[in-house]
Amino acid sequence: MELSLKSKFTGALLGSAVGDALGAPLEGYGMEKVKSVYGENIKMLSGRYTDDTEMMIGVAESLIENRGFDGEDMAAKFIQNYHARRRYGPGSKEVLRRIREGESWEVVSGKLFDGKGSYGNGAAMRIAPVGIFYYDNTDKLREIAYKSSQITHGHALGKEGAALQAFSIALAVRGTEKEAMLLELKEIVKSGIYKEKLRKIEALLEKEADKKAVIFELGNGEEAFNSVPTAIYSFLRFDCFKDAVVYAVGLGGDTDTIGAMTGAISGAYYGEGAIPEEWKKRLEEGEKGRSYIRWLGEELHRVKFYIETKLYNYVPKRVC
Ligand code: F2R
Ligand code: MG
Ligand code: MG
Repeated sequence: MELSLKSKFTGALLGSAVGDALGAPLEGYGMEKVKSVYGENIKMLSGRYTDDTEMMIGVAESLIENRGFDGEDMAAKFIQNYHARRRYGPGSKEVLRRIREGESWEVVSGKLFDGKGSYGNGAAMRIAPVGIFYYDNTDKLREIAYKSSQITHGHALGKEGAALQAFSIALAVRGTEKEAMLLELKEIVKSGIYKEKLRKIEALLEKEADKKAVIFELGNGEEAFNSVPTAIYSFLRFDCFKDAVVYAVGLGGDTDTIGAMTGAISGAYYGEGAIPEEWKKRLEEGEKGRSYIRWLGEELHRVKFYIETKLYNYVPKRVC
């Protein structure tokens, strides 16, 4: 049975949120510690999501309200939604504070890290709405992945990591076969370090590598180049949503973020129906909880449909 595009849209956003919530209590644990505390079957505990999902919500809200990208508005959404308890990366936290205090959203991120900008995974972890909304236009996808990253991540490797994650989600929405996906990603990605990591993914998949080898070759850290390829690998290695996300979190390190990125690609590929019910039920509810996240996916689908059919009198059902 062919999966509906809408279930892939909602699957990508809910998949990202449940991956984040599954990994959140373990963020910073080494692989051995995760295993000793949780065993092989990692359970969702509180269902609370972190900065990964809070920022993804801002990206989705802004794309819906503006029927496309508006950087000033997206930065404002990040600031409106910000809760320190969601545990933001230090760079992103500083950028949002400086924009709130009046600095330009277009340039401030480039001033961090001695003027080099951040190559953290904070732009990639929130990119799912861009990946689904522009899934059918590779050039536009790259343009908006870079522009939405620029708000917090000025370094080329932070932006390219977000673009690679967005391309993976887009190919998953298109239903591209997994082998073809890796070939296409190698063609699309620009930077050498990511090309090299994609070659390593291929080699690791061929020999069903153990977790230590995966962490050594691909990484499990907060840098985009040490986590986006790890999420792509976790998705490609398994045949179902749950196995991929449990594996990703089980690698330790930046567990919430590698879980979120694996969940976004897997949700876009298998659809919302493939996400375990118990995880969806446990995912926090409330003002911007699971129902709202599903609604954002449905709205992105609806806005995209309206844009394509040129029915511009679209009014959102609910104010973001
Ligand atoms: N930050 C966390 N978790 C730890 C929270 C501890 C906190 N004190 C608390 O408990 O409340 N998680 C979230 O952060 C990651 C995303 O980070 P983001 O948004 O990319 O932040 P940042 O600071 O820009 O980059 C992360 C780190 O990467 C290194 N780095 C980046 N660019 C660098 C450069 N140009 N030179 C050197 N190092 C660079 C730095 O160590 C940055 O701090 C996610 O895990 C999310 O879940
Ligand atoms: Mg987080
Ligand atoms: Mg994290």
